[in-house]
Amino acid sequence: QAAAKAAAATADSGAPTIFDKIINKEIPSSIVYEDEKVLAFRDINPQAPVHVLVIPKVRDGLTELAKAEARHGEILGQLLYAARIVAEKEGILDGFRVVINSGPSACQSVYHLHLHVLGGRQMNWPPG
Ligand code: DGP
Repeated sequence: QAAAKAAAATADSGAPTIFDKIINKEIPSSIVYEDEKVLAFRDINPQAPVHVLVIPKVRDGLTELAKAEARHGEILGQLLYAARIVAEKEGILDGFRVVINSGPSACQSVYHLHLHVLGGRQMNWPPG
């Protein structure tokens, strides 16, 4: 029973999001990079000339970064490396920003972990 409780505690009980439909190609997106584990596509509401979202194809409990556990280490590394591949493809390796909004106070709006890859203009600091 303890094992079942632990499994329930780590289960992804979050509702589906719009990103599931993008992963399943039920709604169109402009895909920049894709491999077995990761999908990268252009943000519908770009905040910079380059604004690409990098997501895990299987959410596996990662509704937000705050929910990450040690077992997510591999996919988290793959996502970050995919962000670098996207930056190279988009020609912004000289300067780009990777952002993860986690939770309401960070204005997260889609509860399927995603990295924002932003560039193509001078980025300012601090962010808002
Ligand atoms: P966040 O606020 O960090 O949760 O970012 C969610 C981003 O997802 C936001 O910048 C807009 C983007 N987004 C929401 N719906 C869609 C969609 O249907 N298609 C695409 N391409 N992007 C979307």
